[in-house]
Amino acid sequence: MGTALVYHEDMTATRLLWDDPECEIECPERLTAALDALRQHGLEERCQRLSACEASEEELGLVHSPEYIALVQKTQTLDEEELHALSKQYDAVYFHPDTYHCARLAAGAALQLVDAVLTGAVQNGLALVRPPGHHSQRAAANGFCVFNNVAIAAKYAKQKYGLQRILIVDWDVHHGQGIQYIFNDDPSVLYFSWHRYEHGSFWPFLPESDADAVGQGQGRGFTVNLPWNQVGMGNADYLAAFLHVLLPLAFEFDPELVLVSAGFDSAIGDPEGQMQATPECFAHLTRLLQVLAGGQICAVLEGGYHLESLAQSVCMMVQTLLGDPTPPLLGLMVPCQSALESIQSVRTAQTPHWTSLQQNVAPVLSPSTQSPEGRSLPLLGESPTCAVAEDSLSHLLDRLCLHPPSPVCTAVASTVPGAALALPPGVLHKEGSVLREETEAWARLHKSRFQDEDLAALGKTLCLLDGILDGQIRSAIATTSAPATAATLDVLIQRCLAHRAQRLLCVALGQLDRPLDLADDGRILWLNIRGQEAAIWSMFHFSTPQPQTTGGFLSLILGLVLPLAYGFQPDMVLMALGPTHGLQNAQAALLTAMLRSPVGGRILAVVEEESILQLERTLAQALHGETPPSLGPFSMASPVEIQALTFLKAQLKARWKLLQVAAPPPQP
Ligand code: Q9C
Ligand code: ZN
Repeated sequence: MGTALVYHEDMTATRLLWDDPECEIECPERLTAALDALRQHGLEERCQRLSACEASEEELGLVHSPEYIALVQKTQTLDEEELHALSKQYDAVYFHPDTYHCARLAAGAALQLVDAVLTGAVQNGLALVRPPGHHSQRAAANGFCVFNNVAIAAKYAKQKYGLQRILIVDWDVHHGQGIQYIFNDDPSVLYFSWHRYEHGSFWPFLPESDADAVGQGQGRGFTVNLPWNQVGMGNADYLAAFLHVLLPLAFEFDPELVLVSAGFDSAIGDPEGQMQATPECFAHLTRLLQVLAGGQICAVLEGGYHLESLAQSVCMMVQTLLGDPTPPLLGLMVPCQSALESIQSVRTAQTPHWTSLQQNVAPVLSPSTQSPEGRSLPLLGESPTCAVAEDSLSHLLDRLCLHPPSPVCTAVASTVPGAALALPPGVLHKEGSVLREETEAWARLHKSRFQDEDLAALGKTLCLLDGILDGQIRSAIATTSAPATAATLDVLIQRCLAHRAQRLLCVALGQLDRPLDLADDGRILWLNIRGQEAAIWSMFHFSTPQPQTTGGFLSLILGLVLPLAYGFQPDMVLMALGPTHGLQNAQAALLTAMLRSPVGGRILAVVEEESILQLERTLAQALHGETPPSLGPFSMASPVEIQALTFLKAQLKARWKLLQVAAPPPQP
């Protein structure tokens, strides 16, 4: 449905007129660097361009006092000395004669974006603005921010469109205390912020930035602070924060709109943040948010002061908003000790307010679940300063893969007449097959497990697999007859390994037996979701019960499947829906949509023919990037479901570090 890009060149006008090392990083080149990169990669022209207009005084008044608005308006006519004097009355702020115009454009851009998304003109979008907004308060400028663009946008969406639940995700590296104050007692706005905190020794040095600030009155539990107490947080730490804190709460909250305070000073190379997350990480954070609110995301630029890192991160976000596949995440997927402590503290503080967190029993830490070699933490989190050498950084940013959209996305080969009639536009039929002799050779290897009438389907399925493995198609859906599903899966696994696949994630739903000679050498991660009981054969082969509640299903995906998938870094996913898979359409859509991120969309779904009529369209939509429908009202996981997940996670987390939600106790 399209992505909006809201901008106006006039927003490059405001700039620092005197010497001030603290403020000089907030410069006009921030916008031009981001925009140039979007143009260079052909992303700007793929967006719907909107030219920003100033917000009205009434709109600014949704958040700010009339006196404050009048004061900022007057800065238009002050001389440099007066501007300097006024600036010094605030913390980390400068005024310029064009500040008022720019700040009104910035707020106006956020509102235009909300209009474009909520009227259905576009699906999502980004407003490239300055000055930023999230530190600004009812009657105060702060931290380069003059008007609180995102807070005004949230109030506006509530007032003009009657929205009742808005999620604000503030991934800027600073605490958006301005947003927190404005919605502190408002349960209709869930505000999530992570920020460099260092136990209170980092700007803005506020105790209310800590995890125990959860909001007040009716708004208790609707402020979620995740303070980072060390610099150097990287991709694994950010992912863990999303999987184990933000997303469980966000699904339970069920927002109608997601606003992102999109600061990129939380990316590698930024002088303010000193963090390590690479630009690709922002593609993944964006994709993870796209399963919420029907995909309605309005992102508004906040900070980001390393021009190249900022520009690349902006490109990653826009590319993902446009629906392109996510690039692989580099690096060890191991959250650092300090990040786990922070995650644990925010989960503890929020547990009274969120059912999804109450589902967790206290971590069981028996010695047998500890990693035998002891904890190996990444170096990133351990060193007190993690400044990256400038040359190695630019090398890293050079390698960034911004890829053009691939021509063919999702292909379907149907064997059931009528199934493929209702496919969404853009999903192709593919009736090709591998050679008959080849199909027969594979079938012979699995003797009695294929009937003659299964061979046509097998040939088509193998052809789809080859298409994915050599990049011709992104994802596909194939049909099998129920008795041949397990055997088909065996063949697919073997063929993947025979090709150049290094790691293959198999998610098998329903009663599918474990393949006969499934390699246990770390190349195949086999997860069976079926029946009642958890079972574990090795660190790579296990099964988990089929959850019956929405809470149980979400915990399974966010707490187990995605941490494993991100930790494993597979080349592709084989999803098999066998007999008795038991998935409702909305569950199948969500699982499929979320499995796309860690594999850049490379999924082959094999569905037994009984289910294909019901599931084909749903799966095709999810593979094609459509936002999955809601799972329905949130219901707490049952004790049996909790027990099974807890058991599995306790066993597996020694190998799969992204499963951890708490820091292990210090080693004796
Ligand atoms: N070295 C935004 O990113 N200076 N504002 C902190 C610590 C103020 C940041 C000094 C930083 C303000 C929107
Ligand atoms: Zn910032």
